Amino acid sequence: MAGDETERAAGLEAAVGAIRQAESVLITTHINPDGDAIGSSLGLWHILRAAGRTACVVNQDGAGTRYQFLPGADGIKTGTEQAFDLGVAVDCGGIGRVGRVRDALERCNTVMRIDHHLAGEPFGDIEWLDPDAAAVGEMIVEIARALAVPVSPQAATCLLASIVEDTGCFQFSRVSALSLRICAELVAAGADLHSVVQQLYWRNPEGAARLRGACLTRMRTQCGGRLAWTAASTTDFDQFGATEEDADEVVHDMLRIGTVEVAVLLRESAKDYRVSLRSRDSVDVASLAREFGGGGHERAGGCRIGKGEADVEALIAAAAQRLEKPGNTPGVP
Ligand SMILES: [Mn+2]
Repeated sequence: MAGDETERAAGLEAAVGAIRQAESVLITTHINPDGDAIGSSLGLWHILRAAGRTACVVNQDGAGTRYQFLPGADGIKTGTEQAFDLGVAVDCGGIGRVGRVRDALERCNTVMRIDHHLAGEPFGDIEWLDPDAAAVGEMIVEIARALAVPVSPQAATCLLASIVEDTGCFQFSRVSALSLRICAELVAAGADLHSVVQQLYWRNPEGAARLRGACLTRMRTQCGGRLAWTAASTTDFDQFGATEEDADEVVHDMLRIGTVEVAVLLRESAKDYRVSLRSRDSVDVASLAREFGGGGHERAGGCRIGKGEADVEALIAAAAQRLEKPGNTPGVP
């Protein structure tokens, strides 16, 4: 639509304008960063360096083991005392999502948000939002183009990883012709698609496979099999020597069952459950997540809930309500 296009162009122009005026740039993203968060952060870092800027990638939790293969991942910091002209938060639906990096971000002269979440809380001096982008990585490619900076093979690898990850390897609904065109450009620029896919999906630790097995064995369903949920406990993580991110795929495993419309994964931490919500095509799980203080996209959302039986029941009941009448026996599998 013409209006959207104008808005999009204005957002990109504002983002590029801010980058042109900055000498030093802090790049950050959300806590528990995923492949889009890390890939788009690092992609932007490579591009800003190629554009002659001083840039630093800082996020609360670092790159995690899964994204260590990305060029530049070893330079990611988990905190900084430095001052920057510009602070950029990528893939963040709200400033609270940056966690402990918030102070450093707010110390920057200008704060910018680059994001593709449909609903979020506005923050910063400049916002470039494109809910049509399948990944923030797509938006970073446009920044490179607008800055007339060539995309190096290193930058291309990070940006391709961002798009591969946020599209579930081109399986999710938001993959557009533009997404594919951008990926073709990234491959032409030197990114190795086969190697990125191998690194992201075919290098799981053994503990991750065993954890998935345990979670899926305990999976519960209701609403005639349209709602599925399970939990990964701290005991599981200990027993299998697995991390929280090793459970990432469990929510997709559940959604691969033909009857399942909504899948819910609870991940236990010391103080609460981290909840991942996925939906096939009928339920807006972002709104469900917001009901419990979280957020996300229509088909993928997340929130945190208390560890009490009642907290879990309330979540499962709310999910079931969106599908049909609630069932009888929610609880922690
Ligand atoms: Mn994203």
